[in-house]
Amino acid sequence: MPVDFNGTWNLVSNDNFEGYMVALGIDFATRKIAKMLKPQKVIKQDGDSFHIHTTSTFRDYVLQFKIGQEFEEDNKGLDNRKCKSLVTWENDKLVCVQTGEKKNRGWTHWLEGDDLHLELRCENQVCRQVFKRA
Ligand code: VL7
Repeated sequence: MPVDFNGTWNLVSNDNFEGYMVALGIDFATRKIAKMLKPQKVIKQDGDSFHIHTTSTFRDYVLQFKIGQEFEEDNKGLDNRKCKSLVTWENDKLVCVQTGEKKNRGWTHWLEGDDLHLELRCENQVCRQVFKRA
């Protein structure tokens, strides 16, 4: 049985989001707003199909993918760069590699106790986010 990420999740901690945004080239004014946000994630998982909706008072982001199937990601409303993204299982972790202009870009989701973890990577920066069930 794969891990079940289904649910509504609220951000409770956000370590080095600033460094991650700088690595993505997000401008100062946008970073100032973005780091105040407490985004919510709604994850719908059906077998190997995922729908992840990240919402906030400032911007929303929708990501849909199937495990093992590379897709074009446009990162619209984030850094707006396009990349090729591929999500795979690594044991019980959901690992995404985002191939494009930025080196070492990607993210990993996993569950730890009742918490949802998300590590966001870009170049030499790592942002660590923790979410709790709404
Ligand atoms: C998405 C933000 C910083 C621009 C706005 C911040 C709005 C709310 O990719 C992500 O999640 C994956 C895994 O769950 C699924 O898409 C994280 C947040 C990264 C990057 C760029 C700042 C402006 C945040 C949408």
